[in-house]
Amino acid sequence: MVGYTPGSEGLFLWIGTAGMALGLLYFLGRGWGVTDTKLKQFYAINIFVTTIAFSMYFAMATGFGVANVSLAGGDELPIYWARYADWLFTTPLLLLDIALLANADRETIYTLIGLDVFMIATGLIGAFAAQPVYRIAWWGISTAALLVLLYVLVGTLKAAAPSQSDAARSLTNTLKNMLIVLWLAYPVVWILGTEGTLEFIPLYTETAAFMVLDLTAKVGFGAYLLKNHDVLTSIGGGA
Ligand code: RET
Repeated sequence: MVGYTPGSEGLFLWIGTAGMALGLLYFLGRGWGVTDTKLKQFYAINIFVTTIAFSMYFAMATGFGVANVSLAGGDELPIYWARYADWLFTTPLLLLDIALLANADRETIYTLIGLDVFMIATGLIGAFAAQPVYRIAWWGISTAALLVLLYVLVGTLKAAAPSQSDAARSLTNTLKNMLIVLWLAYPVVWILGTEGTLEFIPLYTETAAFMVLDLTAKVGFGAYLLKNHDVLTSIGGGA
């Protein structure tokens, strides 16, 4: 719905907008003048991620990226659909970060991205479903995709480990653990929050939780990865 004015949760959408903008500037500043092709690739990925997130947070903060969903019982639920537009593009890019670090092959990368897009798309359907029971069913489908995705990712990284240098393996491990913990929190916030219609967590708290998760999973994750120039320039070059 165009013209919606966010309520008190707007504060967190503005903090998200500012945080993503700062993350973007940080990656641009640090990446400026980088000439190594591999490093450039990682900077480009994380610059894309924060640009997309910045614009979608701005859309939500200014009341563009939100729609009213009419539930079967007659209630109206404001749904921030811009989140899904953000996640649809940024989550595959974040997976690409870690897949490239582990030198994953093309087929594995496509599998991970396919599962990821399926996860976000089914989550979006859940967010727009009118019947609470269908919303929860879609949540289950999306969460199942996330679990398969994490299983494939862990298997891929395990298989890649022997051919990685010690430094690359240790960086991959830290990022993998970070990714697992952060990504598993999203379905929890969703189902406990307004989307799950169970209303354990109000929109205000839910918006704050997604904002902290988004900033950590994008800016925190990317900054940690890009701190390791030496590792990134030497991947694929043998242990
Ligand atoms: C949804 C819908 C409910 C079920 C599941 C979901 C998963 C979302 C994830 C999002 C990750 C976002 C990231 C953003 C980066 O900033 C869509 C909430 C499983 C895993 C990492």
